[in-house]
Amino acid sequence: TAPRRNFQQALLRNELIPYYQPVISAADQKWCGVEVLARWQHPKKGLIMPGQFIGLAERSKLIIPMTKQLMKIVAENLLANINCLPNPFYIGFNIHSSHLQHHDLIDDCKNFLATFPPNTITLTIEIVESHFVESTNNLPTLLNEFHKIGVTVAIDDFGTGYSNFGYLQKYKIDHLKIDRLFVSRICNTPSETHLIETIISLAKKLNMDLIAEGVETIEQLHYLTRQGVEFIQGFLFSKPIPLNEMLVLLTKPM
Ligand code: G
Ligand code: G
Ligand code: MN
Ligand code: NA
Repeated sequence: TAPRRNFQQALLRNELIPYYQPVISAADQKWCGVEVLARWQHPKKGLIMPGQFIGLAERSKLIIPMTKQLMKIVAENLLANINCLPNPFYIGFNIHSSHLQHHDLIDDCKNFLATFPPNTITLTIEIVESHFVESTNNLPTLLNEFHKIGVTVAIDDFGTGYSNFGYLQKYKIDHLKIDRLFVSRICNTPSETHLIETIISLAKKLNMDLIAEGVETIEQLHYLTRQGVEFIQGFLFSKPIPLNEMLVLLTKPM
């Protein structure tokens, strides 16, 4: 189809680029790393947001080549600036479930890690909750393979996809990203904050690190810090930004 051809062209022309959103340590508000978010830098239409192309990329199976290309650019971007980054530097990629079924993913991660001097970065694969549940038959093997090569795994958008938390206990998942829906309800009524407290205590019991997404206010930051959430992501610190802006921001205190 035409949209697929256009997107394929865009990949060939290197119009898909990474944006970076800072991940901050709640305890000392220091910069720990980034989540990589795709943008389409269109020569005529300007910057196109993922909402307008990720669905197409997934349906047309171009999500895998897109992700591989992003990983390559991010590796180049960050290696060239490794001396400006906090050590170790956390890098999170959004991975689609079709990519999980694909043998290349382990090699893609190995190659990514091999780009960097030892112990300078931490690579995390972010998988949305519903995709976890879809791919459970080979999940234990896959998680083992990731851990063997030093890659950690995060559940993304937690709380929005699935109501049965049984799978959390079964698998060794490293991080849990609290969806911004729950963060936006902090400081409303007690019944609304009850839900996020349940998620936090569940993650603690299972020894998972927590990352709160969509943190926009100081009140939310303070609440999450008090509750023992380790990492913070959100517009309070920064929206997703291109490499040059990230390098400027890294020279300033958060
Ligand atoms: O970047 P934004 O801030 O608008 O991202 C919107 C959504 O698009 C994200 O929540 C994520 O689900 C999806 N997305 C962004 N970049 C990627 C990517 O590189 N791969 C995949 N699979 N999804 C992405
Ligand atoms: O992969 P995921 O769906 O979690 O991607 C994060 C999405 O959330 C991106 O679209 C990003 O732009 C958006 N986002 C990040 N921080 C904030 C925030 O503080 N507020 C809001 N409203 N959106 C955010
Ligand atoms: Mn994500
Ligand atoms: Na997310």
